[in-house]
Amino acid sequence: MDPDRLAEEKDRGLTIELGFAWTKLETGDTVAFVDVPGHARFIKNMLAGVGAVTACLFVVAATEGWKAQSEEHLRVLELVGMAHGVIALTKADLVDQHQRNTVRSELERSVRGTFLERAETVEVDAVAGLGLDDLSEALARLSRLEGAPNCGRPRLWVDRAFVATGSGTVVTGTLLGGALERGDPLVVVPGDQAVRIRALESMRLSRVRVEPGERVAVNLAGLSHTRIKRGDALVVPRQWRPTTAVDASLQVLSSLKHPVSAKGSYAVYIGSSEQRVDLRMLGALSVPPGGSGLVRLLLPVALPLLPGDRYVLREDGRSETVGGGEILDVEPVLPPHLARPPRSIDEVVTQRGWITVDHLESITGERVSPTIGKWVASSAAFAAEVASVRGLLADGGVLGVDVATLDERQREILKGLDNVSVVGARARMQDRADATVREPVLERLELAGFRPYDRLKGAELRILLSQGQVVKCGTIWFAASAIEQAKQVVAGLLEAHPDGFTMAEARVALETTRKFAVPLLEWMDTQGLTVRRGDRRVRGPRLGPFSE
Ligand SMILES: Nc1nc2c(ncn2[C@@H]2O[C@H](COP(=O)(O)OP(=O)(O)O)[C@@H](O)[C@H]2O)c(=O)[nH]1
Ligand SMILES: [Mg+2]
Repeated sequence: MDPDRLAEEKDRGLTIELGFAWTKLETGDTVAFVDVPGHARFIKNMLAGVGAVTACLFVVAATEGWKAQSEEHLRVLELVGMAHGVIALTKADLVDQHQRNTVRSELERSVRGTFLERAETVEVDAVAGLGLDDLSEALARLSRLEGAPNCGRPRLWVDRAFVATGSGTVVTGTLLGGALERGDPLVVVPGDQAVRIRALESMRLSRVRVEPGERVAVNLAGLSHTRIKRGDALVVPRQWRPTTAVDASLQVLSSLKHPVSAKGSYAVYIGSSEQRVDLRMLGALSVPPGGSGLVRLLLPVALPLLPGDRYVLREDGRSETVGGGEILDVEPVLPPHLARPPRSIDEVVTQRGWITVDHLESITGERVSPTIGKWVASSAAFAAEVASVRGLLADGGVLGVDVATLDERQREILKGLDNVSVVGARARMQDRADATVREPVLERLELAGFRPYDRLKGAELRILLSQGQVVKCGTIWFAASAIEQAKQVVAGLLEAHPDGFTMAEARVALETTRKFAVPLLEWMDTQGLTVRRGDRRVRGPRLGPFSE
């Protein structure tokens, strides 16, 4: 298949626009290609084509060898997270053995330390078809390396939009993240234009359903072709939170001749999209060539992005690729000078205190189980809310609190509280006598002493934590009474060993195992009860005075 469609491409014998082609390999596997231009002037088209692909066929002409453009393409492929490739050394028929060897060793040097280091190099004569069988086999091996994951979040970055006679608007792209089916409702982002899939094709075959990793053509109902273009994305309604501000890592190319700072006229490439972007540096004010840092990208339109998406950054003034990186936070909550992009779901939750499960999923792509009701809460935020509900109940006294005055979150917490009775529309604390009824969980923990059950979870424990009845050391929960005992044991140990005691000595004295002794003592260090000196622990400032 010749993917060059434009008359100008045919005339000049040169690819300008993205081209789309596919072939059935000897093995029966089908591979689709996004053909990108090699010429430096068309790098923007190249960038629009590589965003959704994880494997490449990297072409170098034996007559020309490794060129500046080969170098730039390789850098871009690294930045977008390309993982696998095959190298085709074309025009092998036009040079002698000596030249082929020279180019091969030049290639080897140039790809060292990159994902292409592991790539097979196949010599071909594309005109006579020599070497194409070997290339076909290499591509078959490549295509089996890694499938595109399905995480139930389809996103189609549009790389072409046109009108097909008789069917109306058609867009094409490389599908990622999830499957699409005929009839599915979708939205066009930027914006929120609702559309429906009238028909689907992949490699010219009509399909009812297409899977991630496939090249797809989508015929859209309810949309004029003028309302969708390259760089737009098709996604499932309400599954994404399109964003204009993201925090990201920035890797600056080592070939750059100057540091990267907020000053400059930048364009960012994500998926098939090209956007002007304002840069804010997080932390260091500039990043030197070869260095890395953190940036906030401010976009002129909201895009459907997720942590893990890759981007490439170019500077328009000098027309150069400066670097790129990974999106880390699609909804930064802190101003640039304070921002620290979260590296885990826990950090996303901690930065917000409370967030609904749905909201959390739309900004992280991951669905977690709720702390309470439909919310996920950090332990601090949860404890604070529990304390506030308890405060309201205490203030209400015998009259209690009108449940209708509590918000949804507080009502959920109320359900989890012990010693509360809800009569009619009012909730109040039960009598003192009832209040001494022990929580079964607490009772179990207290009995377990220094060998507490692990894998305890849930609202009950968090409530006990907010009441100071349990303590969390690392990942292990201890009853507060066990901690008190532990302090006494440790104080005793320090009397016997004034120069400090070892973990082994502590373990024996506490009659427990390393699994529990280690987090317990590390917690004591953080509380200033003990101080670590090498492999020993000595008395900390908060352990209290020596006993007489
Ligand atoms: N002799 C020979 N010519 C080739 C080979 N590969 C490409 N060409 C010629 O080189 C020109 C450019 O090739 P093309 O694939 O269109 O280049 P690109 O799309 O710009 O990378 C065309 O005229 C091809 O016929 C090869 O392996 N041997
Ligand atoms: Mg071409």
